[in-house]
Amino acid sequence: MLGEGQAPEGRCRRVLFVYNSNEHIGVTYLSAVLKARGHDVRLAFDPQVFRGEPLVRLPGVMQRLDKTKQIIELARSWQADFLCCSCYTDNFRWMLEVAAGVKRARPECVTVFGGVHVTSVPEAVLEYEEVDVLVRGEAEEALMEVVERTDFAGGGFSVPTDLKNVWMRGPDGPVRNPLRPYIADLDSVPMRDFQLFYNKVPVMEENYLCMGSRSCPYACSYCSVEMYHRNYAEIGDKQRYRRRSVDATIAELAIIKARGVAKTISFMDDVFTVDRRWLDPFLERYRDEIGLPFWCYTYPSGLDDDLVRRIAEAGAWMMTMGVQSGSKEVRRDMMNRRESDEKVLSTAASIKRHGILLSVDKIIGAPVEGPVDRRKDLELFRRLQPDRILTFPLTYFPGTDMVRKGLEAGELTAEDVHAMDHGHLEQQPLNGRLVAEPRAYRKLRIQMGLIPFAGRHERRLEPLVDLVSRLPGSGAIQPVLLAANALRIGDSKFSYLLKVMAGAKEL
Ligand code: B12
Ligand code: SF4
Repeated sequence: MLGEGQAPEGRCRRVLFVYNSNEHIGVTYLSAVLKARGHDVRLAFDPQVFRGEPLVRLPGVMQRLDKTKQIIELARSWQADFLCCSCYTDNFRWMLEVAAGVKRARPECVTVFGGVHVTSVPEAVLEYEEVDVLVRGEAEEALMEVVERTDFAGGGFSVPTDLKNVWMRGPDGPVRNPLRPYIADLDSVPMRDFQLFYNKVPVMEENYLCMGSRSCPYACSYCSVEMYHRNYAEIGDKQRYRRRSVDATIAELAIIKARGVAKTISFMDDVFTVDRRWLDPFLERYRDEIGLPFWCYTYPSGLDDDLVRRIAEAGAWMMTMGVQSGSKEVRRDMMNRRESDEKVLSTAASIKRHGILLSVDKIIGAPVEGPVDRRKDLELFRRLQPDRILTFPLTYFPGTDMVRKGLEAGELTAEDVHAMDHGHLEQQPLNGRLVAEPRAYRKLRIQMGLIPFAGRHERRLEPLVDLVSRLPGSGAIQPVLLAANALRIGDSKFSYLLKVMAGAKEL
């Protein structure tokens, strides 16, 4: 078991994690390993729930609720030895602000950066003085080594320079250690420390986030998972997908069920339905031993009607399937997704036939997307008739293959890429397609918002939508449609986010 045994004598450390907006599954695993070794672990949580939320932005309110100063003060007064910042591209600038404040208030605290943004663009992250150490990739073992092997003798600190996954600025220039292989046996990781977040925001437990696997066998060009595949392939690790055992996953869920707070389970696995041999025994035991309604991600390939029936019997209330484009050329050439329209349609039909709500995702504004592709979008999504369509403007995440495609297509400049690598997502032309054809995309989003409501009648509304989308302020219609649809299908995400914000306790 990872984290077995105690930290060497005199090396029990105070470790302060910082996070914002949501629960972070990875952080709860890191915390579990550190606590198992006897370290004192705390979380400074800033709810900022609407900060990264594309549907609602409330900058004025955000400023008033900002907890940055309190977090810095906590690191000082608690005398944290390590400040651990978990970074998405979205929160990277904020993490730098926190780390810079902590370095001023308590210079002897080691700032450690990790997470997907850091793994994507470590060179850019290493440029910042406020980052003492960064950890690429999976960090259960590497962070434990950083915490236990850092020497604090003489009032300063010295982090060893030979730790795998770890990069830093050394006395003789940058130190860039290679990755260690992925953790092959996920059962060797202790149960995640969910209490770390529930102590701060008890309402989070109402929807338990379960992660029975890591990574994904697919390699969509816009997704960071593909970047992980490339990085680990460099050290010869070709494992793209790992699973915890059925026993371990059921045991975790049984603990959650016995606590009696969770009303629903969300399987956050990248694609929950990938491994049929695992699902067969799991679904049966889930139905008999857990039985709470659940949500999960799926992929158009790999599902047949019988499997969907058993997923429904086990308690799925909704599944989310990425469709992303109605044009199979855009899917194939721009997104590296190879499923046919027929497969997308038949999987969707199965899901609906077995009484599971179907939510589909649509990325808008892929490079070179044009009017013909938008027409194909409408055709496919009309035929799908899902219960919800979420449209997301394409975000170019650092280090993904989509960035290369965006550069090739002239949608991005080298300056754009530099800005996003440094966490300035807002400086992207978010995104070129949408800026060039705002009305066409406004119209498309309204139409997508109407499909789940108006069903087959939506087509007849097209002339009206065309007219309305010319009016100033018509961009507000799409979020209103989404909110109304959420009420219709009983999706409580919005009220859940409000509860998270209102229910957060003091640091
Ligand atoms: C589950 C999930 C969520 C969940 C739960 C959040 C979470 N991370 O647990 C929810 C739904 C809340 C979520 C929200 C968002 N997500 Co999300 N999410 C994922 C998903 C599918 C799995 C993450 C996961 O749990 N992996 C398993 C754990 C064990 O791995 P891990 O998180 O990488 O953590 C390990 C290492 O990164 C490292 N590590 C992590 N933190 C730290 C900190 C330190 C100090 C160290 C040393 C190491 C370290 O050690 C961990 C353990 O090994 C990933 C896709 C993926 N496969 O990564 C997308 C992904 C991370 N999400 C993404 C995005 C964009 C978002 C949102 C911004 C979307 C939005 N616009 O709202 C929000 C961010 C909200 C927020 N600030 O929390 C992107 C991030 C891309 C990027 N470059 O920023 C990803 C990669 C998907 C993608 N599009 O490619 N997400
Ligand atoms: S299927 Fe989902 S998680 Fe897997 S690579 Fe594609 S977008 Fe990423």
